[in-house]
Amino acid sequence: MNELGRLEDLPQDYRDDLTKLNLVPLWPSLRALLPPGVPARATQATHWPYATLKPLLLKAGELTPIEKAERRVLVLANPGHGLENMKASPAIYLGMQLLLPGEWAPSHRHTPNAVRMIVEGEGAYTTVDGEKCPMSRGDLILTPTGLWHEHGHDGTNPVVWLDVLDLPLVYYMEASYHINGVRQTVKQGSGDRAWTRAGVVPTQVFSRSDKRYPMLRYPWVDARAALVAMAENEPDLDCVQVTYVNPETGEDAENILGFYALMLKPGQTLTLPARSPSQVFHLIEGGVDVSTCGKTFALVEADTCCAPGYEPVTLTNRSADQPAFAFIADESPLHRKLGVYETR
Ligand code: 1HN
Repeated sequence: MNELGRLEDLPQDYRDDLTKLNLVPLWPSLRALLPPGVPARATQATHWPYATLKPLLLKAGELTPIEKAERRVLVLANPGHGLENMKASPAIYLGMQLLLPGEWAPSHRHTPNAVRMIVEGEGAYTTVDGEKCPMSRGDLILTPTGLWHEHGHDGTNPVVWLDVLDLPLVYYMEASYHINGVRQTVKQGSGDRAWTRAGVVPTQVFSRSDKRYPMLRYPWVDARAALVAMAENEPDLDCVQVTYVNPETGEDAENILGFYALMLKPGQTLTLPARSPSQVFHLIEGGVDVSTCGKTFALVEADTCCAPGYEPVTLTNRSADQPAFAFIADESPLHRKLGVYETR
C-alpha cells in the first residue's frame, strides 16, 4: 500500500484557505477512516465487578435522594471511549440503577430504547405503557422507544438493575430527547401474561393489535427453563443460547440492540467467533471466565463486562458440576439492518 500525502506536506497558506472555507483534504485521513482489514475500535474489553460497584451505588442512595436524581444510576463507562461519553461500546449504554423501598422514579418517555436486567432485590416494578411489570432477579423488561415508563418499589430491600440502552447511537444521530409524564393508569396485564408458552400466541379474531412491542417482560424462570430444556434435548449442542424476540413476529425484541440468554454446561468452554458487533456479558448465575483481546475476566454473579467487535470471545464455566447463565446484549440488529454484519 502506497503512502498517502500528509497534512504537513501541504503549504500552510493553502491549509488556512481550506479551513476558512470549511474544507478539509481527505487523503491525509483516508487510512485512519478506512484502516486495512479490520476497523479501528475505541471499545476496550472492560470488567465492572459488582462487588466493587454495589457499595458506591448504595452510597449514592444516601447522598442523593431520588427526587434529585430521577434515575439514580452509576454508568458503566468504557475508558476507551472516554468516561464522560458514557458508552460501553459505540451503540451500548450501561448503567446500574438503585431504587430504595418506597421510592418512585417518575414517568417519562424517550427516543432511545432501553431494557432492564434485574440484578437483585424483590418488590420493585416498572410500569411500561400502563402494564405493571414486576421485577425479579434475571427478568428482562423492555422499555422500547416512545413508551411511557416509571419505576416503583413496594418491597423492603434495595433493588438494583442493569439498564441497557442504545443511547450512544440515538444521541449521535441527534435524535435523543425525553418527555416527562404523569403517573400512569395501570391496565390489566403484567407485560408477559399473554405469551406463557412458546409456539402459541393470542388469536386475533375481532381486532388486530398491531403493537410493535407486544411482550414487555421476559421472566427469568421461563428463559432459564428454555435453556435447560434445550441442553437436555440436544446434548451435543455447543451454544445453548436463546434470543429475546417479539413473540408475534420472531424479530429481535428491539430495533437496535439484541438480547440473549446463554447457558454454559458444567466445565464447558465456548468460543464465540469474531463478529462485527460489540457485546456485553452480565452473569446471572455461576462463575465464568471471559477471555478476549488478550485479557481474562473472572466473572462472578452480577458482574458485567464488554468486548469490542471483530474479536473472538472465549467463555469458560469454572464449575465442574453446575451450569452457568449469562445475559448478553449486542449490536447485531443494528449491524444487520445496516448491512455491515460480519462473522470472521
Ligand atoms: C432512563 O430513562 C432510565 O427510565 C435509566 O430508568 C437510564 C439513561 C439514560 C437516559 C435515560 C430509566 C437512563 C435513562
